[in-house]
Amino acid sequence: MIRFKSKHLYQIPAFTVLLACTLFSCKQSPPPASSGSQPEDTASTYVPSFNADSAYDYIAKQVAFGPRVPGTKANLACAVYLETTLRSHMPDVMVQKAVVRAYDNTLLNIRNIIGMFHPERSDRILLCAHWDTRHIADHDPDPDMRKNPILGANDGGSGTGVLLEIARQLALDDPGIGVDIVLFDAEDYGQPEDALPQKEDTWCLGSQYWSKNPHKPGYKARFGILLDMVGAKNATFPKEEYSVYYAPGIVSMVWETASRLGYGAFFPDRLGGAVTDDHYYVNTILRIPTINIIHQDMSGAKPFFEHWHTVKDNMESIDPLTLEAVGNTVLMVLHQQKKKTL
Ligand code: AHN
Ligand code: ZN
Repeated sequence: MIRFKSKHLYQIPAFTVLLACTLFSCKQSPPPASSGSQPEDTASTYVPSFNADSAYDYIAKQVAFGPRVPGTKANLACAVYLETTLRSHMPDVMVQKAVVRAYDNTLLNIRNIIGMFHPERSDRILLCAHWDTRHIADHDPDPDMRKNPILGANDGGSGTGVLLEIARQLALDDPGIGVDIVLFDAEDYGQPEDALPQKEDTWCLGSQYWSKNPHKPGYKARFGILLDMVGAKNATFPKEEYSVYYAPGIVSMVWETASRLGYGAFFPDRLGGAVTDDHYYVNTILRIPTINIIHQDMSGAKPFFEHWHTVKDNMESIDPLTLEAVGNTVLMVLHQQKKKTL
């Protein structure tokens, strides 16, 4: 049994809204029983209740398999765990298997794991993250550590953990729109940045494969949201440049939603760098406008979080407050999408 500590539960906003509603209904007479016109605006009364401790637990479970490098036993075992967990929240789950060639000519057996929430709905939103972890800690400060694979609590675990908790929430509270959760393998098996000659398109092998061979022929979604490195303490998600280029309206909507929920410090209104990540291929190959919520640090020596591609990307990198900011923002965005029936 999974038991959740109450420490990080979403108490204050829920309480505030409850209080506001109570005060409001004390002073106002109730609306007429059947006005007959406007249906209830579910988006304005919905309060997201993403459970950050549950998401944290989903990350810890992945990390417990060890590094989830494509082609390893840990990767295979974790794939089974992810498929089983997704299936416990939604009946329609597919595993897309493929063999792809890495920059060093290794042939990798990869698995993209896809959960479909209400597959019969034609109006859909795509949510995605990579679940594999990097085979080498090539940015570790200690040269002796750089040949080791990484645990990827934040880089691989966090986006996946947030999406598993979102899957659990969708089963509890239907946003009234179709949602696909796609977990990409082999995002992080890319060629080291200092290797020569540099080859093209060596990162994001799972998303490149899926974008060329979507799980359903002619697959379409209204838009997509990629989560990458969404678990570090005091993370900042500036507006990633490819996201702004390919899906400016989605970026505005998501960042405004975050700010309305009180998460403006995580989602600053400024431009970040362009990151070659899974969303780049979904945008350019499948042409689904897709944004990337990714932790960038423009001030430090690293472009991303402190322990990026080091052996220290472990559970100590994860702060439930960041998971909660991202999870509640994405849930709120989903619940805002249902078209109003007049
Ligand atoms: C590159 O550095 C080429 N891409 C960063 C995308 C990434 C790596 N996300 C997680 N790990
Ligand atoms: Zn990485």
